[in-house]
Amino acid sequence: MLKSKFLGCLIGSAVGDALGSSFEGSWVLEENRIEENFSGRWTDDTHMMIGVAESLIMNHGFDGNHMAQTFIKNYEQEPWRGYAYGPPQVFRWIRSGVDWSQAAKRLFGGAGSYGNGAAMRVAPVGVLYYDDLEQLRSVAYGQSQITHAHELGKEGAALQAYAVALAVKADMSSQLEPYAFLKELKDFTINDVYRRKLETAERLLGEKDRLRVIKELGNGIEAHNSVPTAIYSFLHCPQSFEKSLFYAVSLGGDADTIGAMTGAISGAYVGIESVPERWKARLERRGYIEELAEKLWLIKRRLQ
Ligand code: R7I
Ligand code: MG
Ligand code: MG
Repeated sequence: MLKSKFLGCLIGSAVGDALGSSFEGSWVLEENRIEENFSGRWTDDTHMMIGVAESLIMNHGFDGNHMAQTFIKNYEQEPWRGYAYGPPQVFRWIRSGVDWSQAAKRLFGGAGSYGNGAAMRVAPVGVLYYDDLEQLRSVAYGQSQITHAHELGKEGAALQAYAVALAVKADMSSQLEPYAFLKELKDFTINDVYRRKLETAERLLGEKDRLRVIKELGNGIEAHNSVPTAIYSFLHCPQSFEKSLFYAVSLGGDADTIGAMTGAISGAYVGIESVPERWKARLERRGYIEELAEKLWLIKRRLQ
């Protein structure tokens, strides 16, 4: 079952990215339109998630310099994946000699980025450290530090990793309790912005009006306006990968990223068998992503 959850998480994340990729930047949309353009092709979210997994596997854990170099190598091979401004800029600085742990601090006038780029790729950290909170937080922050030095960017990644961890730990056969899930996340976060957003998510559970959800939780490129939204989308229908994903993408905005993060949490909960075959079958580099998930699972088994 654990193996199925590792596979479900990484494949779920890539499927969510691919499903949302045609709608990045769009207005709220009808759920029945979402599948029309599904090509299975994914964007930077999955490309960087693959980098995180590759580096964790190679080092049996986190090595900041190695992960930075892996991101750079992957980016240089396929720079057309839809990367935002921040990461490629950081990659150029690291290439020109700046230390991997210092480069991201230069972005946005020295504030560092609070974009959702560190959270969108964090799924492998969530599965590998699902039963070790201290390590999970420290590796989630460490992998963020490469490109996202702003506290909100880092905390968004830690929160997303923890949501994945909770989903791995939760037993699918006993109904997941959304209030209890949100309470665990609230207790985990050390940041007030996220705590307030999670309280808002709790208040909005069962809300029918999508515009209200977008207005209060956000659907933007900022980590604090998308990580809580992905968690909320998972909780929209925890027992169904398909329904959670349709909901996530229907909110529009940063649809590929909210799709990827929802897919990672949902896939970690329901397992690979419950990710619809018609989506898996068309997913770009499915076999390779499955191989990475299986290697993470093998490392986990050896560590235990
Ligand atoms: O976070 P990042 O990798 O972007 C991820 C997004 C996802 O939607 C992907 O699918 C892809 O499309 O890109 O890239 P960053 O450039 O670090 O952050 C994203 C954007 O957030 C920035 O380009 C800024 O517009 C905004 N932003 C900030 N603006 C002002 N001040 C992030 N941090 C700041 C800031 O500190
Ligand atoms: Mg993208
Ligand atoms: Mg995006």
